[in-house]
Amino acid sequence: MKILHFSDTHLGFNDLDIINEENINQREADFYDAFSQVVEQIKEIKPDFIIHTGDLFHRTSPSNRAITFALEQFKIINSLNIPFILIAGNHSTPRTNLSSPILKIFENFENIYVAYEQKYTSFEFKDIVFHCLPHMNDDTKALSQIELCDEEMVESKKNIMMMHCSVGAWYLMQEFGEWVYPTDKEYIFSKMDYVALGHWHGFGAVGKHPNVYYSGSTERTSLNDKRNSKGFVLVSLEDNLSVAYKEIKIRPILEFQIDCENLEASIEALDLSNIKDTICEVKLTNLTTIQSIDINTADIKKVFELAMHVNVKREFKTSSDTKTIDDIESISLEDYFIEHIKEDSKSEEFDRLKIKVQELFSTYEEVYSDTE
Ligand SMILES: [Mn+2]
Repeated sequence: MKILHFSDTHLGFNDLDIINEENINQREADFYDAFSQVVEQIKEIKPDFIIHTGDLFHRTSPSNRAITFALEQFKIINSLNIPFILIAGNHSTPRTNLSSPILKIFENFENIYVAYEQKYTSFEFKDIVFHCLPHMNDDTKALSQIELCDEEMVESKKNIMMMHCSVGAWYLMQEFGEWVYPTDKEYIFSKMDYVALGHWHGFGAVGKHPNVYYSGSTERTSLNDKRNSKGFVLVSLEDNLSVAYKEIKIRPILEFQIDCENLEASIEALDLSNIKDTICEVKLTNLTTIQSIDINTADIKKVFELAMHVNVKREFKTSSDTKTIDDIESISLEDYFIEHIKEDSKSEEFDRLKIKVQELFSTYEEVYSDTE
């Protein structure tokens, strides 16, 4: 049995004030493109089930364009006769009970099953049950709903749990209304065949659980998210669980440095062969205050004119070794630390250190979970 798991598609997200030839915000179009790529893969792979773990739309009241796009795509998916199960995330759950949840628009598709009411919902098929915990604004209620996943398990069938949350405090996105899955309820995971998670925007297994995965988002909702790989997960549930990550093609972010002590030489040495239509982050380093006035951002942008967007950052020369630390919000502390040691270690040494760091972080996680 094959299940295609994707998540956090954030349809309707837009950014960067760039309009494409169809008069659509280019970043918004990128998100539609990412979604379409997954749909193309669904047609090719023909999984037995499709699941989406939340944040289908970026907003609780999406734009007409986002809704129209979603309806067109869902019509295609519906016509494939593959059951498609989806849950609401924090971005698609209204904050008050006065507004109607947007996912309701998919109720009338025969092959689409939506869990958007703020309570445990299950969808049972011939040999599989999907236990859904959509986003709930009320944490206390959520707690009582988790138990239901355990109680409603069907021994003779495969059991899949679907949630949109941070497992422990490790996958927080610093967003309004995000929900943390309590550590003392993680025992339920081991009873499930697969736990599909949404909310965290990077692909990965969670902690020491061999069957708990974030599929990650299909695009980046912040330029601080430096991951150049986005995609979906293909889960095979035969005797053993196998989880394969499949990459889609997204607009890359490329990072460059210009050393202002040798400004011209440093610009000359840049390899700009792959910058067309990318997003470039350019860091000017070793700047003095005087130089900073002389160096015009517009001139730097001209060097990168083939790129779709250029972001210039300035890093000043300091007497101490303090560096400016930007943009860590979308990377876990562990990833950030690993990135940091990568900067100045040789590859063999890096491999050794990386394992050490991962070890230390997992011990920390254990200690931390025990005291929670
Ligand atoms: Mn999200």
